[in-house]
Amino acid sequence: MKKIALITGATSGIGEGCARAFARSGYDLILTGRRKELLCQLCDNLRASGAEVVSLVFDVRDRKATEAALSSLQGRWRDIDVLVNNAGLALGLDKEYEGNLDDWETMIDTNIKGLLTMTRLIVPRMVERNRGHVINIGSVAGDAAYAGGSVYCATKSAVKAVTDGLRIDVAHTAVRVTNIKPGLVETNFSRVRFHGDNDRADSVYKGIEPLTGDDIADVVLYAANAPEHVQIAEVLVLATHQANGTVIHREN
Ligand code: NDP
Ligand code: 8X3
Repeated sequence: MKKIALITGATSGIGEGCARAFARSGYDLILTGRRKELLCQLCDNLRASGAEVVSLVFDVRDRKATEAALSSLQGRWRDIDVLVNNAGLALGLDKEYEGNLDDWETMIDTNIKGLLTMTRLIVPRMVERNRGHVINIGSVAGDAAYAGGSVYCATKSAVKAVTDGLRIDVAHTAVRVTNIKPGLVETNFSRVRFHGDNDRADSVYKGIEPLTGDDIADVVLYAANAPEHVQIAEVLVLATHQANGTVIHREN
């Protein structure tokens, strides 16, 4: 029986890269996101390459919609082997005393509460089956705050805390728990952060070769496919010219 991976936020960037990588590696997939059309296109492509794919369109901030989507899964699709909690975003780069409260709420509701909802709904079955793997997409931003990023950084620090906490809580089982912490990855992330200001988004990646969604997908897949007795607890993945959240060497 093929393994099943559920990937949140598969319509773009890292999540889309993970969907393609897991399909290539022989997994069947449950893919989620809000943008139905993009999700359907991706599912069609992956089905054409031989994977069985279920798509679930919902907003991870909406607990009832999330519960309804997951309870629509039938039969073997309920036995999820790998949960990749990837859906997330940053909004704005304002000083904490000038930040937008709506943006903060969206980041907290998506990056922390949405991730926890998915975990709470899926992990009980993993514990029952005594198998499974939760891979959370954290960030280098969770290691230390940077200027204008305090709330986003706080959400990714929270991802580290809930990942570490879950690993403790399932240590008596064969369920594995991983935090993958990327640095600069060129996706739609900065376009979303700067509310569609493409020039500002492009400037984030000027003078440095950033990571791609596929680079992160390789690491996620490595963790998922490691032997059952090997638990990759945490991985910090940076572009070669990025040293940490704030030290980035750029060629002019
Ligand atoms: P993208 O903007 O390219 O992708 C984000 C994905 O998250 C989309 O598929 C989007 O789908 C989904 N998403 C966002 N909000 C929601 C929501 N409320 N409900 C459901 N899905 C949602 O960015 P990335 O691929 O870069 O980001 C993926 C993850 O990686 C995020 O958690 C981000 O914080 C993290 N990360 C990114 C880094 C980077 O430099 N790019 C570095 C470190 C971590 P849709 O809009 O269809 O709902
Ligand atoms: C995304 C990486 O440095 O833009 O989490 O916050 S960073």
